[in-house]
Formats: sequence, structure tokens, C-alpha cells
Amino acid sequence: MGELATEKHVRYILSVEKRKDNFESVVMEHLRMNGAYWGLTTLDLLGKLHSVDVDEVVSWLMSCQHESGGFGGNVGHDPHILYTLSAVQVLALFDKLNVIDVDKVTSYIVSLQNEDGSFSGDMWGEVDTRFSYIAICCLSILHCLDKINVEKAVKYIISCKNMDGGFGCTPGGESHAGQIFCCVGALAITGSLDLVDKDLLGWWLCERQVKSGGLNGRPEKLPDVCYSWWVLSSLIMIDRVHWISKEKLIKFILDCQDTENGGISDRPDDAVDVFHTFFGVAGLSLLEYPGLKPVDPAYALPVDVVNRIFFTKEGLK
Ligand code: GRG
Ligand code: ZN
Repeated sequence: MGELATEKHVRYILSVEKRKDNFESVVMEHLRMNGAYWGLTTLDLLGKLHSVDVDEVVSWLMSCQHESGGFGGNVGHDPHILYTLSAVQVLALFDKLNVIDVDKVTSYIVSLQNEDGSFSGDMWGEVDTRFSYIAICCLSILHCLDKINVEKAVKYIISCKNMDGGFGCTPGGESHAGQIFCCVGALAITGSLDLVDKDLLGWWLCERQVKSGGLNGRPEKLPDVCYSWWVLSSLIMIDRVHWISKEKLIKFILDCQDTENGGISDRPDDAVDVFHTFFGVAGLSLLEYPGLKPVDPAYALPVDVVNRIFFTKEGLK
């Protein structure tokens, strides 16, 4: 089995950050804030966050903030809760949470909670359990969870639980590993994991491992490296990670590397991108692959960053 091509992946991420005119950059233009989070968190897990210019990133990031308090995907773009979490996560990585007006960001997120406890993604109102997770994760990082109705938020998430133990986007929506990560993550952060049937959900999740060792996101679907994050982090949060083969999954992720130019793809021999590079490296970190910083399965940030937020004087408000 090959090894993790750390240096190549670092070079790949740094080059994607710089190149503004290639195909991926064009596609990513409106997702730049998410791209920054994926790329920079990967660099941190690889121990190379110091290779980027912090002031440059922070000043670009702050210019993406809208007067409502939310962040857009790039300068001049409309705010959305998706980019707001990425912005807060990037600031947390750099220990720069002090540059934002916490009350403003918090009031943007609070404004997106609906009467039934659910969250909309932005002013247009689409509701999804992804946004419940994002609101809860973001406010927890900002030490402002008490500003929303957590009880109703949890009740809404539980209303999206299915007979198979999984969770969907909205009540009655099909179970999908991505939504399961969001619901289990939100329940973990709010201390409500007792509301999950861990054996039933663990069974559904471990059945996601296919012959090649990779994980899929739903029955009958192809394996994909990003599910090494969505499925594995959920299994860890409910203490059932020993129900899959870690060795086979490590091999599948390593087989998805571009060992020449760096980067990780969704499955072997496909084109690499920053999204799958992040989920591959973060998945390997959850699998305790040597040389990587440990990552927190609920906050999707390095464990030392999460500890700094919650257990140091600067983090305590
Ligand atoms: C901080 C890690 C982190 C996340 C923030 C945005 C978000 C919260 C979570 C997204 C969860 C989610 C729904 C992930 C799934 C993404 C994905 C690969 C969707 C593809 O779904 P299909 O149905 O593909 O197109 P399959 O694999 O089922 O064929
Ligand atoms: Zn994927």
C-alpha cells in the first residue's frame, strides 16, 4: 500500500489558492469561503498552516462579511449560513476570532431560526438539517448557543429521524450520510446523543463500507472519499467505529491520491479537487493515520483548535 504524499498535497493546496484562472478556480469562485476552509484545515492537519499569509487571508475573509453579519462565498456575494460557518472556522484555525463582532454574526444566525426550531440557510428560506448543524456549530464556537432555542432546534432534528436510524434534510426525507453527520454532530454539540438509537444507526452506517474498502452515502451508491468523513465521523460520535474495517478504508483513501501532482479525488483515477483532498486527509486523521493532527469529529476542526476555543482563557468569555 502507498503512503500519504504529504508534501505533494501541501503543494497542491497552495497552488490552488494562488491560481485564479484555472478551471477549478472558476467553478469555485462562488464557493471560495468554503474552499478556504477545506484547504486551510487540510494544511493545518498536515502541520503546514504556517505556509500561508494569515493577514492576507483574514483581510480577504473580512471583506466577505455583509452588513447583516453573515458572510458571502466571496467579495460582494450574498450572505449564507454555509459561508458564515466556514469564515468562523477559518478564523478559529488562525486564533483570530477576536477580529469579528460576535454579536453581529450571532444575530444573523439567530434571525435564521424558524418557529418549528429549524434553520433556513439565508433570507430566501430553504430549510435543511445542514443549516441546523451549521447554526449550532457556529454559535457553539462563538460561545453563544444560549441565543437560540436549542430545545426546539433539537426537537426539529429528531423529527428528521427515520425508521432506519438515519436522518434526512427535512421530516420524511431519505437517510443520507451527509445529513446524518449534520444531525449527529448537532446532537453531539448540544449533548443530546442519548436521543439517537446508536445500534440501529451504527448498523446503517457500517453497511456503507463496500468491497473496495470505501464508503458510500446511501445504499446501492458508489463509494466516495468524502463519505470517509460523513460516515466515519458519525460512527465515532456514536462509538461504533470498530464496526468497519479501518485498514481497508485507509487503503481506499490512499488509492485516490494523485501521487504525481498531489490532491485526492472522490474515487481512484478521478480528477482531484480541494473538497475531496480535505475529506481524505480528515478521514485519515480520524483513522489515526501517522503524522496527522487529530481532528474533532463534531466541529470538523483540529482538536488543538477546539481545545483552544473551549479550554483556554482566550476562548472563555
Ligand atoms: C464543517 C464538514 C463541515 C460541513 C458543514 C455543508 C455541511 C455542513 C454539510 C453537508 C452534508 C452533506 C449533505 C454532504 C453530502 C455531500 C454530497 C457528496 C452529496 C452528494 O449526494 P448525491 O446524492 O451523491 O448526489 P451520492 O453519493 O448519493 O451518489
Ligand atoms: Zn464526494
